[in-house]
Amino acid sequence: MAGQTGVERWVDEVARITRPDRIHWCDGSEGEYHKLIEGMVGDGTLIRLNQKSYPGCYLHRSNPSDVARTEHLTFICTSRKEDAGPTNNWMAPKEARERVGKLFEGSMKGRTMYVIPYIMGPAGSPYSKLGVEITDSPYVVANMRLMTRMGKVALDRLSGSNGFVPGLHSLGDLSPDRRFILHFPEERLIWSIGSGYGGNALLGKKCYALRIASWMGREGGWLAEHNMIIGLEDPTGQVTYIAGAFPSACGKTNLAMLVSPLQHLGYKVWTVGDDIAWLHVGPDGRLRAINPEAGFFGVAPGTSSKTNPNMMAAAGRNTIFTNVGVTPGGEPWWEGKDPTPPDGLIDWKGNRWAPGAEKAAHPNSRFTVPAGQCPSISPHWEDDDGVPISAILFGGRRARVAPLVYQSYSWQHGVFVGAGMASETTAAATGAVGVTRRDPMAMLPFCGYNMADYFGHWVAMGSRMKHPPAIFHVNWFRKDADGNFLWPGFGENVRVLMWILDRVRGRGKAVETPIGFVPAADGLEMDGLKLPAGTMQELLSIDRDAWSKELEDQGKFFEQFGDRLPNEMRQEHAKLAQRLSRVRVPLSPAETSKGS
Ligand code: GTP
Ligand code: SPV
Ligand code: MN
Repeated sequence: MAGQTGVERWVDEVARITRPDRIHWCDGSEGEYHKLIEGMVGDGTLIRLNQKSYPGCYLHRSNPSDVARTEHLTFICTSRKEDAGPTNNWMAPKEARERVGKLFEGSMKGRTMYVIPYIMGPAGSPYSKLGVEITDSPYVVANMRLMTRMGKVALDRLSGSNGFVPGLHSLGDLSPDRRFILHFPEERLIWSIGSGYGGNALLGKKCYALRIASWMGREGGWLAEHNMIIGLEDPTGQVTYIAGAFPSACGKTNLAMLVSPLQHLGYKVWTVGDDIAWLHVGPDGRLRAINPEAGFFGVAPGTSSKTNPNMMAAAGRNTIFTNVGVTPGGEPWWEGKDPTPPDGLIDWKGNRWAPGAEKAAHPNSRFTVPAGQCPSISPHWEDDDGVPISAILFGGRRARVAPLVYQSYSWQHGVFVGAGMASETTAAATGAVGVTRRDPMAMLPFCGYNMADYFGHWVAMGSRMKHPPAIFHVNWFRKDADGNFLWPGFGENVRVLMWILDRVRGRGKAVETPIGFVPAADGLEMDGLKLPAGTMQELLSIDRDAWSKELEDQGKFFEQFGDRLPNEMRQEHAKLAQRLSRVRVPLSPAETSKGS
C-alpha cells in the first residue's frame, strides 16, 4: 500500500499547486476513452474523421507553435552540471524548481487534472517499469492510452510496489517562452509545461523511457535506446532479431514494418517495436529487448500503401491523427499518401489548401496507432523476457560519406561507429532541417546523462554478454549529384537485412575496408531489383578524403568530453585514422570491382 499512498500524496500536492477544477483517476477502460473522445469532439480539440472509411479515427490540430520536440527547451537537472554532460542543456535542480514551479501555480485552473498510472513494457515483464503522469490535457490522456498500458492494469501493479516515476505535465499557456521539459534523473522526476506535443507531453515516451531510463540503465547495467526492433524470418522459419537506432524521422518505423519483395525467397519482417527498446542481458547471456510502448507515434508524410502498407492498414482505424490535412470526404491526407492531392483539401491549420509552397500536412504530422493493429506485429512483441538481439544497426541520413551498409570489426569498434555517427536534422524537432550533426546512437536528444559515460557504459555492456550482437551501420539516404536517392529504400532494405543475417551467421560476401566490412560488389541479393549501372558501386564506395574529414569532425565532437571520454573511443578513433592513412586510392574498394 506504500506505493498507493505515495501516488495519492503526490497527486494532492500537485493539485494544491496547479488548482484544477476536478481530478480524474484514469482506469484505462474503453468507456472512459470514448467519453474523453466525445468531450474533445464537443469542444473542437478533435475532429471526427469519416467513420465509414476510418472507423474510430480523429484529427487533432495543434497550436501551430507546438508541432515538434523543442530540444532547446529540454533540460537535464542533475546536481552537478558535468553529470548532464556537454551535449545536454542543464539547469540546477533548485533553480529549475523555482523557475518552472512558478509556471505550474494555478496552471490547471478551470481544467480537469487527469492522473494516468501506466506501465512501460508488457504487464508481466520483469523488465517493465511504472509511471504516473498527471496532465491537464485530455489529448495527452487519449494518446497515453494508445501508447502505454494505462489505467487499472498499472494501478494494480503499483499497489504492490512503491517504485514509480512521477511526471507532471500541464499545457500552461502553450507559449514557447514558458515551455520547459525538465528531467530530474537523481530523483526520477519529470516536469513538462507549455507543450501538448508527443515527445514533450507523453511523458512515458522520450522523457521516461529514454532520458530517465537511460540513467536507470546505467546504474542497473542495462540500456534504454532509441531503437526499432524487428524479427527477420528466413526460409526455414527461423527468426533473427535486430535492433536499430536511427535518429528521429530517419526510418525506424518504416524498417520495422518492412514488406519484403523477397517473400518468394522466404524472407519476411516481423515488427516488435518502432521507436524504443529496453535492452537487458538475459539469464542466457544474450541481449534481450522489450518494446516498452504499446503503440506507434508515427510520421505521416511519406507513408503510403507503396512505402508502408502495414502502417496504412494499422492506421485505418482507432487512430488519432495530428496535424495532417483532411479531404472534403473527411479522410486524413498528407504529402506522399497518393501522388495527387485531392480537390478541396483542407490543410493542417484548417485552411483551404492550394498548390504552392505550403504543405497540406505539417512535415512532422503524426498518427497514434495501437501496435496490436499492425498486420506485421510479431507474435513475440509482448513476451515478458523480450526477444534475443543478434544484430544492432546504427544509421542516419547521410547524402554522402556513409555507404549503404558496413559491419564493425568488433563490439568495441561498433560502439565507436555508433558514438561517431551523424545525421541530417529532420522536422521531428524544431529548428533547421537538413543540417548534418553528430547524433551518437541516435540518442543526442535523449541521453539523460553525460554521453562520455554513456559510451563507457556501452563498452562495458559488451563484456557482460556471452554473445554480444554484431554491430552494423546503414544509410538508406545516400544521394547522387542531382540530389536523388541512390537506393530505393523501404521494402528493398530487406536485401541489406539479408546480408546482415548472413554476416551474423559467419557468411556473406564482404570486403575489408578502413571503416569496416562492406558487401562485395555482388554481395547483396539483387533478384528483382535492377539499379542503373554504377549505382551499387557508388552506394558501397568509401571516399578516403570524405572519411578523413569525417574523422576530423568526430575528433572535434569527442574533444568536448575531455578526460571523461573513454579510452576505448580514443583508441578506435586512432585505429580508424591509421587504417585510412594506408589507403592509396581516393575511392575504395567498390569502384574497382565490376558490378554484376
Ligand atoms: P521517429 O518516429 O521520429 O523516431 O522516426 P522514424 O525513425 O520512425 O522514421 P520513419 O520510419 O517514420 O520515417 C521518417 C521519414 O523517412 C518518412 O517520411 C519516411 O517515408 C522516410 N523513409 C523511411 N524509410 C525510408 C527509406 O528507406 N528511404 C527513403 N528514401 N525514405 C525513407
Ligand atoms: C521522435 O522525435 O524521435 C519521435 C517522436 O519518435 S516524439 O515522440 O514526439 O519524440
Ligand atoms: Mn523517435
